[in-house]
Amino acid sequence: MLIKTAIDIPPSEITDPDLFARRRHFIQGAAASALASGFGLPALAAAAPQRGERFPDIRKSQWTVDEKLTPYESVTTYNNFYEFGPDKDDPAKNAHRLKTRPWTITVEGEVKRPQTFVIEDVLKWAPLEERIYRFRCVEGWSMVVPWIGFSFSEIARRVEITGNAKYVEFVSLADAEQMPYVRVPLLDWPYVEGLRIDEAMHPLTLLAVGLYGEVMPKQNGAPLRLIVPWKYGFKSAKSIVKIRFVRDMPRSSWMKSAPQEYGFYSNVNPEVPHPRWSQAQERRLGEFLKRKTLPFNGYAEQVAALYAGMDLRRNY
Ligand SMILES: Nc1nc2c(c(=O)[nH]1)N[C@H]1C(S)=C(S)[C@@H](COP(=O)(O)O)O[C@H]1N2
Ligand SMILES: [Mo]
Repeated sequence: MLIKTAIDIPPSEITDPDLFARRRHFIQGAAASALASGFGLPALAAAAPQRGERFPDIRKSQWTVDEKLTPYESVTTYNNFYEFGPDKDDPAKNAHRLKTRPWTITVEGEVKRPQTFVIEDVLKWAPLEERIYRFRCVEGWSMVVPWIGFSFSEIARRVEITGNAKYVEFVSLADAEQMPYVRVPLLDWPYVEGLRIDEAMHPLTLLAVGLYGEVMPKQNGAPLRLIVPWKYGFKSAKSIVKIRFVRDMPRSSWMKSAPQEYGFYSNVNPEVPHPRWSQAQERRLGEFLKRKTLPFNGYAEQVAALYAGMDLRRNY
């Protein structure tokens, strides 16, 4: 399929401006125009990202790294959010169509008190924390972002999970009215991701509602997204509407689309190459020289024990 082919250009090459431009051109020329005519996609608005409302009371977290922040501009204009298009600048152009109010998050499955939370209430669970995390995409770029949010375990506490909850499944919104590429089979929609229960309950696992002191930009997954900093970026599902505590390992959208490339764990691991490119290095957005990628993205001290005894070459 046409679009699939375009996406299959190795992402490790996308930081090369020429290739990035060629790939863009290919998709825009071949696929996007077909889409636009076929589905009545309105012209793309080339709007500069609007800065969001500021959160009043944010406390600093112990879960934070002391590294140079990636500029707001890069964090909010170089994105992966396939529901809004396959190119890095598509989400910033198209995500203004996302309506983040009203918004509910349904929490169900192996819990004593299944509930549907409205986002306004979730935001009052505070105190919200600012956490500066490293974040690395499987494509070979990384960033350092001051996220705002709270530990995922806060949700689990409120719904009272049962002993049968072995995994957690995260489901993103999939509304073709707001998300133009949900009509295109880039992935199996809705976007689904999963964690083992102990990974989800680890204090580093963050439900993020903002960044840089402000309400989450839509292109970054407003109003509520996951951040799992020791795993490749795709584990961090955006614009979450459902959280299911389950007995069996969920099959994520990426596992369905390319099972030989994307496993369930997807821990950042410089020693396990992606079948089509090395994972030994990464490029921080805005930097020229590549850096060495660290095991567990630099969070080994905090999370390596979760995987004691596991063969991480097999369980990638
Ligand atoms: N719903 C949804 N969540 C998603 C994605 C997506 O396409 N759809 N892309 C993932 C990938 S591949 C990455 S690298 C991160 C990117 O997050 P950022 O744009 O905030 O940097 O979001 C992840 N979460
Ligand atoms: Mo990614």
